This record gives sequence, structure tokens and C-alpha cells, in this order.
Amino acid sequence: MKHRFKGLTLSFLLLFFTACEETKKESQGLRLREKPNIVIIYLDDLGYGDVGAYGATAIKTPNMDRLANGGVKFLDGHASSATCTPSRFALLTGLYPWRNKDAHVLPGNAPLIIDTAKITVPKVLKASGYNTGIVGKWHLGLGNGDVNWNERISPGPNELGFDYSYILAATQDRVPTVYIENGNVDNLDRSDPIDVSYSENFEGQPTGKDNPELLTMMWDVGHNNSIVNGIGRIGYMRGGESAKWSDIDMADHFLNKAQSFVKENKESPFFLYYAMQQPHVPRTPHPRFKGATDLGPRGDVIVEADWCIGQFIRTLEEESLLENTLIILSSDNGPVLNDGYRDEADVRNGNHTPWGPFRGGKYCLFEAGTRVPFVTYWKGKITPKTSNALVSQIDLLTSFAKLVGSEESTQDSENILDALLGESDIGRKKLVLEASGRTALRKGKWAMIPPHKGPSLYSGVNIESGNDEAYQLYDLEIEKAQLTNLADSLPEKLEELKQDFQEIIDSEEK
Ligand code: NG6
Ligand code: CA
Repeated sequence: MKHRFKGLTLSFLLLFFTACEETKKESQGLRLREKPNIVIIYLDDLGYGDVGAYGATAIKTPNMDRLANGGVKFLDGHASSATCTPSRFALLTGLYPWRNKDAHVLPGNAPLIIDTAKITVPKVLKASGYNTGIVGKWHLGLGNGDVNWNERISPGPNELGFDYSYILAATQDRVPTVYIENGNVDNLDRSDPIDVSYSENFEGQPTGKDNPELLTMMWDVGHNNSIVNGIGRIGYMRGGESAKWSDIDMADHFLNKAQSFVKENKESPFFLYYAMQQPHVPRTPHPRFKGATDLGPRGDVIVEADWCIGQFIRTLEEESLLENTLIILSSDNGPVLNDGYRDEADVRNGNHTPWGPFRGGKYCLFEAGTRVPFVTYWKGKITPKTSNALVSQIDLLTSFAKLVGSEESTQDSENILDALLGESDIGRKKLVLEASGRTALRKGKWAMIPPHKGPSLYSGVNIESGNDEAYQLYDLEIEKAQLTNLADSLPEKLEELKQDFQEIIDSEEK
């Protein structure tokens, strides 16, 4: 009797514990499902003032506006650098780009500049149960040097935490002009292997310099090496005919891949880094967007990008995922008009102000170099608002980690999750900005640019560098355009910022 009782108690206890385990598993599963999908929509060279919600009138961007007006529209949001590679490095690693001597605009055959042992955004999210993907522009190098484009190319995005990758290696204006899926060149015919060189041409191959009659878009500065689809590129390439991309179809192509990724991963939380190629040069709108603006191809490709964003949001809606997806919309650096092709971006710009109310643009240390459209959108979760918080893309790593319950962080990436979700107006206090190897500091309303040698104007692109041999100090609350240097009149403030700046710059990488 006693034994039977004991047996029963044991069975009950067993049942009880099994039930508890099940509930625990279920609640974990629930929590897992409750983690929102995360999508970064990242444009290339889109300026603060290129978006309707940020003041543009010559370009209509209803879909970006929908995100900006339905989410948090940050007015002081920054890319980590005024050029592409360093910004993308910081976005994925949560580290300042000036910590990595290789984080500058890379050629298309550069080796991968991120150490595969380092923590990255996709690794953090993958460890929290996310399926991770990148579609679009990479520009962080591939392989270990001397890449063979006809075999699997590694290391690359898949070795940094992305389960799926569909990328272009560097930029639309650099060879190789092919797509790479999970390390393999897409549509490659092995009997027509690809060769790439950034030092010399392959015998018998036409170039933009020697064969301008083959060009449909004229180069202005550089961009006169190999010709692909009538467009001169940076770098030389031979072979790979069947794999070469169609420039006018690139936007649709990436959109398709991004939509497929969403559909294939809708059951689990997913992270998608949708790195669009517009409005970087060469600007090649699909014919259905030609003439969408009066600004020429630069305006037209922004409308094209906006349409793609609309289609992408529609897919999220159709899959009933919009309420469960945090979308970040931003750009890798500030705007540029003529960036090396004669595509009329400068002559047809009219009164449009891609740089918004700020000074400078791409490559530049003044605000327009890094202050870009920065939007967070999460339907039903984020209450629409405008935020003045100082936020940087470098902070996404730690903030996403917090969002998914991970403790991962880096020394440079701050937790600004509350600001990103619109629940707080407090962003980061200080931020070091970078432009082509030069650095400057933002602290609250102050911008401080230490002395930098070199020309004050970039030839070719006609953009100021921000360089001066003296210290520059600006009060952005009084004057967004950074015209009045207060360094001499506010020596104490200058001293304070110099010290803050030096402290960050001297901090060792952990
Ligand atoms: C510059 C190119 C420019 C663009 C830029 C990279 C010339 C004259 N200029 O060297 O066209 O490709 O590199 O842009 O070649 S970024 O957005 O990827 O940083
Ligand atoms: Ca860029």
C-alpha cells in the first residue's frame, strides 16, 4: 500500500515535471516567436534632404515617408562614416571604422576586412534564434586575397553570421559586375571563367578610355576601365558573360531576392540586411522610372528605390508580418551629385537640396557627410514621432542585442534601444565621425573638427572636405550650416571637446 502510494506520487511528480518542461519549452517558443523580425533597409549615398519626409519636394518618396511618418523620424541620425565601406564595417561590427586601418573604400578584389572571430549583428541575432540574410551591396571585401571568382569565395558574409547572402562584391561601378550567392557567382558558365584585375587590362578588352564609342554613359572622372553594358567601370574584368548583371534590372532583382528571403523565413524570426544600390553611380533606373523626376537619373533611381521599398513593405503585409517587424531605414553616407559619370545629376539638380539644411556631403566631415535619413518603424509598437536624439548606426549591434535578450555589446556600440523604439529622447552623448580617414566629434549640439591637412574642396565631386588647419567648433542648434567657427570665442568649450575626442580616439580596441 505504502509502496503503491509512493509509486503514484512518483508518477504524479514525473507527470508534473514533464508538464512543467513542456510549458517552459512552449513559453520559450512563444518568446522566440515574439522576437520581432528585423530589417535594415540601407541605401547607398542617399542624402538627408533626398526624402520627402525630410523636406524633399522635387523627389516624391511616399513609401519612405510612410515609414518616417509612421515611426520614429530621427533628425540627428548618423552613418558612422561619410563613405561606404567604413559605415558598413561599423554597422555590422559595432566598432568605429577608424579602429580598422583597412576600412576605407575598397576595390572589388579586396580581401574581407572583418575578422571572422569578431562579433557581428547577424551573429548576435543568429545566436538568438534568428535566420539571417543579406541582399544587396557588400563592399567589405571577400576572401583572403587573390580571389578565384570561379570557385566558392570565402570568407564572406556567410562566415560572418549570414545564413543567406546574395550580394554584389563592392559597388555598382566596380568590377566584378556579377552577383554572388552564398559565395558562388550566380549564373557562371565554367567554360567562360572570370578574371579580375585592378592594375592592368586583359589583352584585347575594350576600355571606357580607349573605346568611348562603346559607351552609353560617359565617364567624367575615373570609371574608364572595363566596359559592361555600355558603362565604364573601375577595374578590369574578363569572362563571366552569362553572369554579368543587367544594371537596369538590378533594383527589381534585389527586391525579388529580398521578398523571397522574407517568404522563405516567415516562420522563424529573421534578420534581413537589404542593402540597396541606389542612388550610387552609375545611376541606371529601369526604363519605367526614367523621367520620374525632373532631376535626371539621380532623382529617378531614388523614386525607383522608394517603389522597391513600397513593394517590400507590401510583401511584409501580405505575409502578415508587418506588425512583427522592426524596420530601420537609413543610408551609408551623405549625398553626392557628380560622382564620376556625366549623368546630369549636377546640372539638373535645380533647387533640390540632397544635403538638407547641412553643409557638405559624401566624403566630407561637415554634418551632411554622415547625417542621413534614419527611421525606425514597427507597426503597432512604435508610436510615430520625430526625435532629436543623437543616434548612430554603430549602436544597432548593442541595441538589437538588448531587444532580443542578448548581452552582447562592443566598446563603441551603445544601447539606444529606448530611443530607437521612440520611448526615450535620449540618444548617445558623444559620437566620433569619420570621413576618408579623418575624424571629428559630435557632443550634444556641438560639432568639433580637429585640424586636418589637405584641400578644402574635393575636386571632381565639388564637395568640401571639412578640412582646416585650425580647430573648428560649431553650435548646431544655432546654425545647422556650420558657417560660424566658434573655436576662438569659446576656448573652454573647445578644450572640453578636444579632451573628450582624444579620450575616445586613444581608447584601445578590446
Ligand atoms: C570613388 C569613386 C566614386 C565611388 C566611391 C565609392 C572615382 C573617381 N570615384 O573612388 O565613384 O565609387 O569611390 O563610393 O572613381 S562608396 O559609396 O562606395 O563609398
Ligand atoms: Ca555610399
